[in-house]
This record gives sequence, C-alpha cells and structure tokens, in this order.
Amino acid sequence: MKKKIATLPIDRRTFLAGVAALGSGAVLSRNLHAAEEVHRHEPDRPHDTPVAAHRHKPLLERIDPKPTLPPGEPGKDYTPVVTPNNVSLPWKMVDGVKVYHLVAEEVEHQFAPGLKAKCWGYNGRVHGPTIEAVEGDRVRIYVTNQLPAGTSVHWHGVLVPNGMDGIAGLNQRIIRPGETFRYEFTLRQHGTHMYHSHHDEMTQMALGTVGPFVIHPRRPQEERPDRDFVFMLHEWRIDVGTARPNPNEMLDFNIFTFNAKAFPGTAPMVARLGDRVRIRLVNLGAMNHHPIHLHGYRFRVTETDGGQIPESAQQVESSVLVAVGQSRTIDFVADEPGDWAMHCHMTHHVMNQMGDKFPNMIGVKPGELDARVQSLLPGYMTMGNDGMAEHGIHIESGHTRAPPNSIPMRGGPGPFDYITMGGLLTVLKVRENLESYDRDPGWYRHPEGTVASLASREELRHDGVRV
Ligand SMILES: [Cu+2]
Repeated sequence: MKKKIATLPIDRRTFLAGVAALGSGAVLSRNLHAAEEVHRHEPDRPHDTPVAAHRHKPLLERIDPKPTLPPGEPGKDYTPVVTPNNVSLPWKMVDGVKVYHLVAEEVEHQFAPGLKAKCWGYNGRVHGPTIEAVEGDRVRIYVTNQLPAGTSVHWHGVLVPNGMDGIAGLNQRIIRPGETFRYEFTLRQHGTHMYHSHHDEMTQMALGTVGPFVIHPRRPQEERPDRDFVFMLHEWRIDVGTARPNPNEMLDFNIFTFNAKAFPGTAPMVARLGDRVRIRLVNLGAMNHHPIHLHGYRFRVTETDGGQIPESAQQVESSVLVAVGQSRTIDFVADEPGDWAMHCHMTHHVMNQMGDKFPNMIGVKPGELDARVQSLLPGYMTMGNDGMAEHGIHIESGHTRAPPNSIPMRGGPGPFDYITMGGLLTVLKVRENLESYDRDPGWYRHPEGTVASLASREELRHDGVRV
C-alpha cells in the first residue's frame, strides 16, 4: 500500500486540491485504486500445487482398522474402571457386537448437598456414564435425543471412520429431538478418551453432555491395575438463586467438579495398601485447565489422549496438568496408608460459589459495626476480614444461613476441623485392612505420634524456640 502511494502521479498540492474539490470521493477512489494495485500482486486464482508422489513414513505407528476380536470380558480381559459418583454404561452382546444406548436428556443434578440444578446429561446422569470397552471390540452405540434441541455425539480421541465422528453438519446430520441414531465402529486402539455433544457445543457441553470413554488394552504393556478410577473435570456457572447452569459464561465459573460433584459431594477413592492404582483424568470444561495434584505420592504419567506413553518417556510427577480436551492417566502403587487429598492446584478451583465476587475485606477492623448493624439486621456479621474460611464454618454450624440452593464458600467437615476447600477436591483413602472397595472406610486413624499437633512449652524450651 505504502509503495503505491509513493508512485501516484500526483504531488501533495495537487492531491490536497483534489480532495478539496471532490471531497471524500477522491480519497475513496484513490484507495480503491491502491487496493486494486495491491491485489494484482496477490495470487487471485488457486495455483495447481503439484501433488507429491511419495508417501511419508508415519510419525506414529499407524493403527489400521483391525478385524473385530471376540468381545473383551470384564475380570478376564480387564479390571473394570470405577467412576466415583457415577457408573459405567451397561451393554449387551448382540451377534458379537457390544450394544450401548445413550439417551441425551435433561437431568436434575445435585452438585453437593445444598445445590441442585437442571442440567443436560445422558441416561438420567450428569455427566454421562462411562463407556467402557476393549481394544478390538466392535461397538454399536445408539443415541436417543430426548433434549429439546438437536444434538450429536463425538467420540473424542477415538479412531473412527469419518462418518462416525459425530460433528453435526460436517460428518452427519443433526439428531433431532425424538430421533435415535446408530454409531458403529471397531475399537482400533486403547486409552482414555471421552464422548460429548458436538452440536451447539457451547450450550450443550456447558450443561453437562459429556462423558468418559475408556478402552482397555487387549494385551496390556503395563501391569493391570487393582483400582482403576476415571474422573471427568468440568466447570459451571450457577448463580446463587438460579436453577440452571449458565452456558453463556465465558470466564467466571463458580462450581468446579470431579464427575460433576463439588467437594463435599465427591465420593472418595478407596484402595488397599499395596494396590496398583490408576487414575484417569479427562477435561471437557469450557475454558480452564486443571493442574491436578495428588498428595502423598509421586506417580508416573502413563497415558495422554494419544494413548500409551512408552515407559522410557513417562514423566514422574506429583501434579499433572489436564488441559481442556485432554486426558492424562497416572499410575502408582498405593504404599502409604492415609487419607490423601487429590485436588486442582488453582486455588479458585477448590472453592464453591461466591468466592470470586466477594469484596476484599482482609484487614478490615469492623469495630462496633456489627453491633450497630445488628440493631437493624439481626444476625449481621462482618465476614472476610480474616479470610474466607469462616464463611463456610459459620454456615456449617448454622450460625449463618446460606441462600436457598447454594453452597457459598463451603467446604466440608473433616476428622480434625472444617476443611476449607470445595470444588475440585476428593480424597484417596488407602487402608491396610479393607472390608470392601465399595464402602467408605471412614477417616484414617493415624498411628500414635504421627499427627502434627500443638507444641508443648517443654518442647519449645528444649529446642530453643521462642514464641
Ligand atoms: Cu483447576
């Protein structure tokens, strides 16, 4: 553009005179002229780029369509996955094919005691049940749409023929309300994947239409785990006093969930001392990545959404970042008993409603304010001047009442004190003696002398610590 202006056959005076005479029309025509000139130097027709005759060697081992193998059996071919607070989708065998049925529908869902909302999920659950199968299985998945809007299902990370990929408009037509579609493919890989609506994604996924899709290996390279857990990470905006998550929210989420439950609604993972434990984390939230931190252990990251990581390339971590659309699988041996927290390390992701909109009250000295306001508003209490912990404690104790259908700043009661985390927090309970994997064994009983406790005067004096 600049070059063209320099070569225009008019000097500045002529140009200005022209502008004065013709007004903006002259400028417009000059700009059009310049644009034309520029355009001539750009390719205005597609070139015929020569097509390379050779084929590259695949960067990864190509997973070609394989013949369907006899259906993998739970217990014999794999250890079934556990989805805390949810279940695996049942299937039945029909002529050697595993047949599943997903029903997309509105579901009244409880996020934690005290908070319910009308969400969209599958088969009466939020999120959808975990689809579980084995490499080499032929699967047929029927999807019935009971939502008030069109939908479709995409098998995220699963290698499928293009027409089974589920993007409404691109790979298939929209499944209209009341219709049932059939998807069918042979599983050519193993790994931790997902499924989700791929029509009006912003709305439908924000309301919960997502679920895990676990494909067990036919011949495992790793030792088979004793405990195999899967968690879907998600985020929601549910304003206090409302009954539906707001799918239009772009940044400001206030409920963060493992399998659609916010602590204290999250069921613990239960393992026996010495078990090999696998935890699969998948994230289909709208906007946020989650560094998930497991206490008490270091682990190996054994899978990404691309599949198994060769042992030589597995990272040893204690936190693993799970970005939106990604899966990460971690493996470890549970050789340290106790109640170990697993949580997102973004501190705003271990809170429940309201933490973000609270004015900064740190250091505020209320003086006689409380007494004065109480004459007008009985029960008034200045909050937040020493942090947010008390907010939940007051609500838990009944001192303060939370607005109906809300869990403002709430954590939950712990064995020692109130736990001031909510949201993306759950607990791994490792016990030497365990009656059942399916029952919460209660809080850990620590061996004598292994709990941090109040230091005595004598101890302080002995160690020369002045307080
Ligand atoms: Cu997070």
